[in-house]
Amino acid sequence: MSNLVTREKLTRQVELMGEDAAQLIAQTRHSKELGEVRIKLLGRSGSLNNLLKEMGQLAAEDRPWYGELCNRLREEVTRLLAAQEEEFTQREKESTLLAEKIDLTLPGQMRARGSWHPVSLAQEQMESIFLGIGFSIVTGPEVETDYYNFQAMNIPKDHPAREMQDTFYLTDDLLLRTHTSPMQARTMERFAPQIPLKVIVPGKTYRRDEDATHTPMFHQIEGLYVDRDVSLAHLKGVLLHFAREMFGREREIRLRPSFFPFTEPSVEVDISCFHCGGTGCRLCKQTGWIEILGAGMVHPHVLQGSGYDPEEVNGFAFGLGIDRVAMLKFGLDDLRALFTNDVRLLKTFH
Ligand code: FA5
Repeated sequence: MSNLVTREKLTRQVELMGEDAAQLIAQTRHSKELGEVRIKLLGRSGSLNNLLKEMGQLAAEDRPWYGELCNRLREEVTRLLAAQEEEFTQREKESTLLAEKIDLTLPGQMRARGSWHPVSLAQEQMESIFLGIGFSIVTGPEVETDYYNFQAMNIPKDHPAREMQDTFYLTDDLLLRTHTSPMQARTMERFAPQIPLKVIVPGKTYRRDEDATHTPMFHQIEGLYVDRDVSLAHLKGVLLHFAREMFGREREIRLRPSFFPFTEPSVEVDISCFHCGGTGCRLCKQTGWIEILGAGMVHPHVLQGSGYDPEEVNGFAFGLGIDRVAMLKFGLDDLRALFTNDVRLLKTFH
């Protein structure tokens, strides 16, 4: 036994450090603090290493005894640190669970469900009627050249028919198309001389118009059928089928002579009023008939200019206003209501 230190004194020192360590560990509030305490106790210049420094002063026979005493202390401190760490982990888990607690009885967040726009509804229905009788859908550019919008449609520069279709010009030669008819020429150029050619062209169109039945942007569906021996009777049959599918089995149609530079002969097509059945009412302005579209037999100039031989083939074409059909179908009295995006109106189409 050394003269300088007695076993008793050393035991007391080790015990004191043990008590100290237990207190320090118990006082920590979180992992970070616990980490600092660990260094203070077991680190290189921590309390335990300080105790071990005494070893040098011990007699040889006391050293194993003291070594074991310190080892036990290290084990005890390590156990306490681990227990405290476990406590913190558990606490953290609990508080995360508490924060993330989901109350399954709370009402869910309702997502507003959109609805089809009436114009899209009408367009879809119209497309499916024509698809059902063998037409295919093609689409084309809204920014169109003067050539396709007018010249290819047999409307040369300075022709008075241009007056009815004033539009928005991007350059002298580029404009927002005033009708879907330019797609007649584009489609014929693409497919000539193939027959039969049987397409519809839905899309946006633009004019310098604005009143209860005219908007600056509106939608049309163009129809085009090119084949051998096509007659006005074929046109009438297709349009009668369309009118009955769209507005009811009892509908009749009538063709009135009209003029379009790109068809000859040209007709305006009316359907018998689906509101009064033809006897006369406010909707049909007491005439019993409602105008729905323009049509005619494709003009030979248009056929020739687009690559078909007018001696060999002929065809019919028609142009329907989709918004007007939607307006009639859904009983709206101002076409502009379709484009002001009033949700009260749009909601009725759920
Ligand atoms: C034409 O646009 C011709 N391209 C139709 C045609 C095609 C005739 C093929 C012969 C052969 P019109 O200008 O009449 O024709 O217009 C056709 C339809 O578009 C009208 O019946 C109407 O329903 C609709 N429409 C025209 N202008 C407007 C507008 N500003 N707002 C809403 N609908 C319109």
